[in-house]
Amino acid sequence: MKVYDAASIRNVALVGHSGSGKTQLASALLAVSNMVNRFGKVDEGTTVTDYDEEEIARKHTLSATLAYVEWNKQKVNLIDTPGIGNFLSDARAALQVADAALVVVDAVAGVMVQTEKVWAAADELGLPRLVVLNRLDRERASLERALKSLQESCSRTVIPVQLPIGEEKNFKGVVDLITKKAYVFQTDESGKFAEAAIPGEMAGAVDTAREALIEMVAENDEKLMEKFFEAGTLTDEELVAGLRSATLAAKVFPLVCASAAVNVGAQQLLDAIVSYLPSPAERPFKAIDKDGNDATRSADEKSPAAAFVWKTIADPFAGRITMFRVVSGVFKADSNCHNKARDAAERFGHLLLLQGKTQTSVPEIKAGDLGAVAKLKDTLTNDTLGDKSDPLTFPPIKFPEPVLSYAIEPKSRGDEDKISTSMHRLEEEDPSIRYSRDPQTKELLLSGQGQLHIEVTVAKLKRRFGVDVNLKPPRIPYRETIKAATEAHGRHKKQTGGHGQFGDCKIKVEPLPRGTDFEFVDDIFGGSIPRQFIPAVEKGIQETRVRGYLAGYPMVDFRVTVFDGSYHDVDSNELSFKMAGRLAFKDAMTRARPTILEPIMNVEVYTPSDFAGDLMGDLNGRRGRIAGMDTRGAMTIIKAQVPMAEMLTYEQHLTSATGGRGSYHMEYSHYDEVPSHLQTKIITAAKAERGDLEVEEV
Ligand SMILES: Nc1nc2c(ncn2[C@@H]2O[C@H](COP(=O)(O)OP(=O)(O)OP(=O)(O)O)[C@@H](O)[C@H]2O)c(=O)[nH]1
Ligand SMILES: [Mg+2]
Repeated sequence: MKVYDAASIRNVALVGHSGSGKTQLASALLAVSNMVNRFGKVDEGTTVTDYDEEEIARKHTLSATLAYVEWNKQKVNLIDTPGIGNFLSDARAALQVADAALVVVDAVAGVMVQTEKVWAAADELGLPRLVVLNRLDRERASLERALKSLQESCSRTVIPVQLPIGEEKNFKGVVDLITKKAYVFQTDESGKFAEAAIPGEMAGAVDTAREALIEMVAENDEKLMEKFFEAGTLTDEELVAGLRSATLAAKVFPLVCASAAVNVGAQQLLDAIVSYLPSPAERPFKAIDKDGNDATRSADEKSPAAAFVWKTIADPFAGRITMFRVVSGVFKADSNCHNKARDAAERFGHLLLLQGKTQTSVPEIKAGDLGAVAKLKDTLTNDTLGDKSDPLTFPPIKFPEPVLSYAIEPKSRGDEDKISTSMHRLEEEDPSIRYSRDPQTKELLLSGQGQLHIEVTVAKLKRRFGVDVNLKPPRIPYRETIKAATEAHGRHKKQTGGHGQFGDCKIKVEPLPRGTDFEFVDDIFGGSIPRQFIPAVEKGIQETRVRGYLAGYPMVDFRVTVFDGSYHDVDSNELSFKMAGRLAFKDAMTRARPTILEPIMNVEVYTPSDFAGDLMGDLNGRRGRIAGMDTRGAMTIIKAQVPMAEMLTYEQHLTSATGGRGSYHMEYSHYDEVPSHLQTKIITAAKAERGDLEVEEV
């Protein structure tokens, strides 16, 4: 394997809605460039990029995977990413290390909800994009309709640079609008094609589309605009150069046509990637300087070696595999380097290029390329590796906070330790899950982006680490708070022979705005409580508030001020003041009108419009507040705020209500008070599960 330098590399992330054909497309690109011997199929579980057993079983990409193609003396790194909402964080991670995106769109369905999500993520990064209109061989596929949805929902400047030849099952090739050449493919999935004359009946359409392309390019460049007005058109050279610079500036988004399953259009797509997308040498990488300010670093081999870790794989046999982008300099096999985030030395053994799961060892990896290394000690995703003296780091990928928690329990006793070590490995691989122990119930909690995410994580746990667990119904992270301010008094006094115990405090409690958690204020003047005992009062209150008052959930969003008290010269000690704090707190709760809070989610439902009315009725029934509705062609997007407790069974409901055609996404929004009739149920359930909630006395 040749080592490529920055100017000969393209780093592209394949992103888009689940089922648009990203994985199948990656497979076609690998096949036509002879990187693999056979044309892998998603449906047969034989693609390079869906190699994980769980991906093969589910026929969906669940984790970003790297592959590469050599084309026209360039190396094209492809990152195949998941399109399912629960797993979208990996698509975001891939966009952050890529220099461009291939946004794959289903020509039947057009833009779907995850297409919009990844488009917005690419917008944030200012990433150049090619749109690949895929599945053109399918019934009801339509360039016109899909383009309209792209222009409405993504950008007005999505513009075809190809037109499809033939429709639906007769789709057999593409016309390149720039060269005005037609490429007609064999329909045997071989990917073989021949150059041909533009079919006579397409001549008018080709001219119109070419005009539109020329106008779009001219519109985005003042000089070309002048030329265009003078000459009425642009030369081929001006068109190519103008299209390239508008694409690099993420002003114009060329659209190409393909069918990944029938293997039509892959070579022309590779040509477009090489021609219109930037090499790392043309796109300085975002960085952070030693003062924490935004900076950039060019893909220069002579700069200090610096790499950004964008993904970690937990392999039970090979150990940890660290995937990185070499941002600058050159990394060599068998060398030392420094992890800046952890201030730790790391030893690189073999440097690896990844073709799916296949690793090729290389002597060095240069600036701009994507590679991997096995068995680093301390390095995790988002770390920067490189020269110790180089102060630059890279902005971290933001992973979403978990939205749902399930309790898990080992199927066989004694597996708890194994669960814990394996779960921590999986957490390294997927920072959007969290593994913890409920401080109240001592249960093991697995939190993630949704039911499917949790199920896949549990399946990985079993397949990779041989640990089998039962999933218990999800838990709602309720909180408690107070609604009224009040003052309270706690006095702890015991006289048992010798030394007694004496602590006494007066506190004020008052509600704070949502999201402020807890504040403790020391307002003692004149020594009514000696300094050294005030932390003990706070500790007593802290310990009591995390155990909750009504139903055992942590109390938040209030302030406690200790403002008075008394002490005894001999009998006062820390323990006594801690007890006094607890007693005062409990006393306060009898008047502070405690209440229960529940998490409210922002929910977006994407559905064929026929079902929108019923689904809104259903969301209302789930105590949801509809925030808005949008139509996109035949689809409707419903936005609502719904309590998490009502969303636990939503996945099944949506699937059955829409025949599997609806999808939804949710994320945490805020906490709000639970209606009082439901509070009683929560309290009863908590008592039944946890027994007496009384705080044990010392
Ligand atoms: N007819 C037809 N089917 C296709 C085409 N491309 C992909 N498919 C099929 O569509 C299904 C989904 O394809 P994938 O490549 O797995 O889609 P994906 O975008 O990777 O989906 P996720 O991994 O879930 O995000 C598979 O059954 C493919 O065989 C195409 O061009 N035409
Ligand atoms: Mg896929």
